[in-house]
Amino acid sequence: MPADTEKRAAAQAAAQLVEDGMRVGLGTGSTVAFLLPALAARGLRGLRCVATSTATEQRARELGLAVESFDRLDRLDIAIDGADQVAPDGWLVKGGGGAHTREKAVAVTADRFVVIVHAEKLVDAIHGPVPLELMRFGLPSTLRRLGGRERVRIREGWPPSPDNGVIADLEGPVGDPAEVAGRLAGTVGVVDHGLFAPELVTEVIVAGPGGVEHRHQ
Ligand code: DER
Repeated sequence: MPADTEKRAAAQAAAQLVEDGMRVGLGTGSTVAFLLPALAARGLRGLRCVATSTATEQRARELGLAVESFDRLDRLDIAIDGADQVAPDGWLVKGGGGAHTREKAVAVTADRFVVIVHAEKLVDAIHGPVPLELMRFGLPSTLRRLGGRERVRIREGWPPSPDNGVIADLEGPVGDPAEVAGRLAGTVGVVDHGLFAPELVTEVIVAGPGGVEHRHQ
């Protein structure tokens, strides 16, 4: 089954989880690109949506979804987003699209964080690269403390994040994602990283040749 068919199936399944009046976090990426029209087609009333990127915000508004600033909501009923990798223990890698900082802020705010992926995103173990958002201020110092430019590749030509961060990738093996996540979170100059802990994730909806599977964490 082509990837887009599977992405659409996972996205449509997630769209069914949204109800009238919900506060909804909208992720970023090509799988979410299928979620937005599926959600709009439901014709739900009173939705309040928060977007994790300008691309998602623009597309959601085009489809008539009510998008508002994340400054006005301190809690969300559900957030739905894609992932780059999903491991059996529930660890995710996100940030292929460079939106992981805002995506994580939305995910932790939601009562339910639902991840939508096609089967190719399933991995036996988390591996690099791990996306990073780095503070522009003192970037050379941060790079040195992360192991230098051979370990951290800045995405050349990539636009800064909406919060003016530099998007990069930590190359090399990950080993224990919890250890790497803790080390990155404790590194001054790292705004956030693309490792999402299993505790963040409520459910992973996986679409594959055999159909759509809901995996509750
Ligand atoms: O960049 C991101 O965090 C995206 O959500 C990514 O993890 C999934 O993007 P995709 O749906 O285009 O594969």
